[in-house]
Amino acid sequence: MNHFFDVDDIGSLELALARAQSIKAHPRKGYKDGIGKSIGLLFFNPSLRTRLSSQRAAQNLGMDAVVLDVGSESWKLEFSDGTIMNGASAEHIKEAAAVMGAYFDFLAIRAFATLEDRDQDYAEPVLTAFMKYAGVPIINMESSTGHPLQAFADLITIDEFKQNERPKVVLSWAPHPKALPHAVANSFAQWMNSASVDLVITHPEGYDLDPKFVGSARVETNQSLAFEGADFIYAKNWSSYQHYGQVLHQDASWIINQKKMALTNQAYFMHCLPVRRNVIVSDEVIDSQKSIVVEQAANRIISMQTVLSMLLEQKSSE
Ligand code: AN0
Ligand code: CP
Repeated sequence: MNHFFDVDDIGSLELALARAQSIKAHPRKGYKDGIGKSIGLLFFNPSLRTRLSSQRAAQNLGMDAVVLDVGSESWKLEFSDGTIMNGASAEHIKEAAAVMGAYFDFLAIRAFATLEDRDQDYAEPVLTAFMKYAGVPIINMESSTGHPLQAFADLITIDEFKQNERPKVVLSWAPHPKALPHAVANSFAQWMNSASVDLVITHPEGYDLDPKFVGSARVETNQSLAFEGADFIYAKNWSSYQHYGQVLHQDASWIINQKKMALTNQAYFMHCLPVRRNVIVSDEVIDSQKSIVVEQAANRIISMQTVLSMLLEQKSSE
């Protein structure tokens, strides 16, 4: 693995899951593997889970982790080539990435979609620039189009809670007042399509995801039909992909409530968090025994630690 950008970088999901399980059983077993190694965690956007779980994962492996809020604590970076830098940006990504690559063995980056220009967002300008100029492995902590550490944690969680070999997993759009990126939904679909599950995606008209990520999943615009017999309900809001970045409507009837959960096969409720209670999901569902959102978030340490352990292994064999 040169970089951890999306599902294609992890190799066999079965092997990755086995490694994750063994890390979960003995989280500090590899505490010497990362001694003398360092990681810079760079945030262009806010975070609670990713920020803390990534540091915990690095600490479990004996690594040094340093966090930088690029958005607020450092210079504003320029990404376009050949530009006359007489505007707001004080530093170009070419120098900034190379400098940070000189300070750390690995860099992990969070840079959300702008939701303004679809072609630009889907070209992944920030992660791509770091891969080009930093000279060290780059880990995706949510880019414009994907959140693979989340999807990997989701897969670990589904693997732990599933009651049958091939569970029915439903990714459901849910209302939200603000325009949110597609990254979590894209990665979830992409990872589930590569895993041993039946994936159904349900959303109102106008909220189709990029077909590249939908892949072979069944798309069902009737939410109740989609929920029938589901083993896992994964709620998430995303803005429109076709009418890029727009909130077409906030249809409150798409909230995940007990009445809808009753249509399922006693499904577990999942969400990547942060979640708006009584907008995306009702209190009764998220507070129920079937809600596994905290277990899911706890597995963010495991997904990051698994990825770091693979990268460390590769580095030590170079
Ligand atoms: C972000 C998103 O939807 O991509 C981060 C989720 C992990 N969520 C919000 O901005 C609320
Ligand atoms: N799920 C997730 O990535 O949460 P944060 O945005 O808090 O990191």
